[in-house]
Amino acid sequence: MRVTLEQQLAGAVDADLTAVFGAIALAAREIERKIRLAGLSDTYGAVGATNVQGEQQQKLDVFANDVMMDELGKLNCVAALVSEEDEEPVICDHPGSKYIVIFDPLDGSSNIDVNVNVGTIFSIQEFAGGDLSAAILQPGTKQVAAGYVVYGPSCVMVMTTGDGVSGFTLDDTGEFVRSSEKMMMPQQGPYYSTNEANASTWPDAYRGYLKMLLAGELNGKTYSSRYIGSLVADFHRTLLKGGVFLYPPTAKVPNGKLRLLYEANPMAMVAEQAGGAAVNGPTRIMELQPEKIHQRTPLIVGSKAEVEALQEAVAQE
Ligand code: P6P
Repeated sequence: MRVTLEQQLAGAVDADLTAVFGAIALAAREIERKIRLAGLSDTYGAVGATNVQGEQQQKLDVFANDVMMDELGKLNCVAALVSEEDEEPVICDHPGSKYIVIFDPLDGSSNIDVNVNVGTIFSIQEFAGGDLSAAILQPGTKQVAAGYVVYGPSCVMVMTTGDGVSGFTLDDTGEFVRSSEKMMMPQQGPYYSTNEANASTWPDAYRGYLKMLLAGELNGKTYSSRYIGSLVADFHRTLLKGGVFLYPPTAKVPNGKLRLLYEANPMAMVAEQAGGAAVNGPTRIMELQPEKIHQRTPLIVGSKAEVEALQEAVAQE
């Protein structure tokens, strides 16, 4: 039976949250088209500016951010928009607005110009009035919805509103049509996914953990390495096939590279809703209390067996 994103949401969440997803879907459709045709227009490459992260802003980063801001900014139910690309939140002064949308408009920038999967990641928090800055910094456990869009051979949105994980594929009429429901992550997987070039500066516990995995000491399982370098793509494979993605602390990024609000938290909500887990090492990602909107965190996310084994390894350090 053909079920669209809007049809699934209509029976499950309020009209405002459905409208937020509708805006994200519209933006994703525009971003997908821009990426697909980027080679035919002057869209690849850097804009010559750096973003708040100190990273070279790619033209497609700016396009994706503008489109997300434009589509979501039209909604009266949106109280604030927080983007990886903008230093400060965009406060949308709509009386009675109730949702905060926090997003990485285009994740995986280093892969844009080589036609490798990139994605949009989003986290939705509720705003019940009062201190908006505090509401923006709610922990991941308070997310009302989260998900991502992976732009690859097909364009797929994976999302949760707290009642399981569903996948929707963009069809040739421009609709996101349900292609997976009740998605569950395997309890243990065949893959580990990490940038091993950093291993020499990881904390010892992480090196010991990887050695243990590769020695087949976790339930006798053997592993293959898969690392795409786009969180959305590496996570999506982990969700479907199982295993573990890890970005530990390194000498260069001692607090981790990935951002808590718009990378780790949304992936953690999807992972947990699919029976997986997500930690920063010792602590569940979604229980971390954010202090700043762009703060970074180590991220270990994936099947329960591997993530729990990592927590044990770090606890023994
Ligand atoms: P590294 C992409 O730039 C990103 O933010 C994530 O999508 C990805 O998981 C990570 O950085 C890759 O980082 O240091 O391995 O290139």
